[in-house]
Amino acid sequence: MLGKFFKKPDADQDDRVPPGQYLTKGFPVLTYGQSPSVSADNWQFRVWGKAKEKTFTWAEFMALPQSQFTADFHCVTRWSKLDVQWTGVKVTDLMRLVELDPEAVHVMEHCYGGYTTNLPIEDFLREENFFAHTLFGEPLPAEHGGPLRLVVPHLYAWKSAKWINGLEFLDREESGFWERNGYHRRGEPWAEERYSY
Ligand SMILES: Nc1nc2c(c(=O)[nH]1)N[C@H]1C(S)=C(S)[C@@H](COP(=O)(O)O)O[C@H]1N2
Ligand SMILES: [Mo]
Repeated sequence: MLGKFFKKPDADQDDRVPPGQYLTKGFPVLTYGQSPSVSADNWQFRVWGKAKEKTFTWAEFMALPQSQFTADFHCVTRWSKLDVQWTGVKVTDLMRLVELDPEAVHVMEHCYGGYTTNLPIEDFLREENFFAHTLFGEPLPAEHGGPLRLVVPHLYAWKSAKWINGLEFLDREESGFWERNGYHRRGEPWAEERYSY
């Protein structure tokens, strides 16, 4: 019934697949609404709210330290993909250049096209989170969020904003698009924090 693209995890991968998830070898595209078309030429990334306002051009962002990442990817619609390989910039490396206000406790991710998703600051500032511009050695395809997306491996992938263009730091929790529309506030896959009802 799952068909040939989705399968139950093998025993050796079992401990890497959260409850209720199925492995896929492809990389499905999950986008709400139209994909925006974004070119690196006039791309801008802005930080504002409970932080000193700052903007980055594409060249400035690419001048940040570059790292390689291998991470598992879990969509709340029950597909998981293991060992996705990315290149990009660690969140902690970007954040060395951002002056946070002491009252910043939450962050809203903003995107070209209008999508938003929110995170508590501790979930955002984790060492393993990154902004990706390369997927399996190729420029990140537009449908997967190119030129730049965020990846937050420890939470369901709706937190991994595609076409990200801004971070709004907040002194309280505010809900992003899916969080307002029935998804869980936090979205931890191992606890199956899928929906808020
Ligand atoms: N801007 C934007 N980012 C987004 C989404 C979206 O609709 N718009 N969908 C989210 C969801 S629900 C998932 S599962 C992942 C899917 O990423 P993919 O399309 O690269 O597989 O992106 C997340 N980031
Ligand atoms: Mo998703």
